[in-house]
Amino acid sequence: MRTLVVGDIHGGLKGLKQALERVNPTHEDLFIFVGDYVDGWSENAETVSFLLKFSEEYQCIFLRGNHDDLVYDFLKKNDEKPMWLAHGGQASKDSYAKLSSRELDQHIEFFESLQNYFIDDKNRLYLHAGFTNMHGPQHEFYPNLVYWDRTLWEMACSLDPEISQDNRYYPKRLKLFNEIYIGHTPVTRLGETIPIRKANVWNVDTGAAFKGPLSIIDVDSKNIWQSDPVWTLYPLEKGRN
Ligand SMILES: [Mn+2]
Repeated sequence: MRTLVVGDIHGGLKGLKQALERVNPTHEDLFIFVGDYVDGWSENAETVSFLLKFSEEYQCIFLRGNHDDLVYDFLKKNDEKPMWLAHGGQASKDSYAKLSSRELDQHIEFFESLQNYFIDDKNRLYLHAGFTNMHGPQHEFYPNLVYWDRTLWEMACSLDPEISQDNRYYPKRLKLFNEIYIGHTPVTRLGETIPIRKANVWNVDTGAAFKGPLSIIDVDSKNIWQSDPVWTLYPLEKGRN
């Protein structure tokens, strides 16, 4: 059985389909999606509809991204934050205008069912963004921080690669888990286009919303499958750039 982590999608359904074709899914695989299904390219509601179908056939765990929470607020409470509209929200709003009320209910249920984090039986943590509590995301005082935090990744990036886990200055947060898989902060900001590891943190957001591809990584073998750069699949759109 493979455990496959899927990075931020941001409405780039064409990229998701391409990456999945390259993975060649089997019924033994477990897919863990790190969230941010929406807000970016034009196929936002379409991406969620596809995931709902996909999860009928394949084993899936869907985590909650900050953008999923923003879209949920819009769908459930008609809450249209200006910052959200400016950062991909308008594309989601346009896309959701096409849905029937029955489909809309299914999607609201999907957003409500998302998990803030998942820990597997090898003590690997999966979550959208990060956590700040020294005892782990289960103890976070502000639970929604786990899909907004950037300090975990920034901390992992700023660590001296030579520092030992036994060093008294080594961050306690990182020692709680064997590995931590996140999305949220595109590695394209660091000039990378493949999932990268800093300390024991793997960032699988390869910038599908911007100029990067969509990535899927096998957590055991570290094999990586990618779509073409997602923006090339939507040549008539501006996306979030
Ligand atoms: Mn994202």
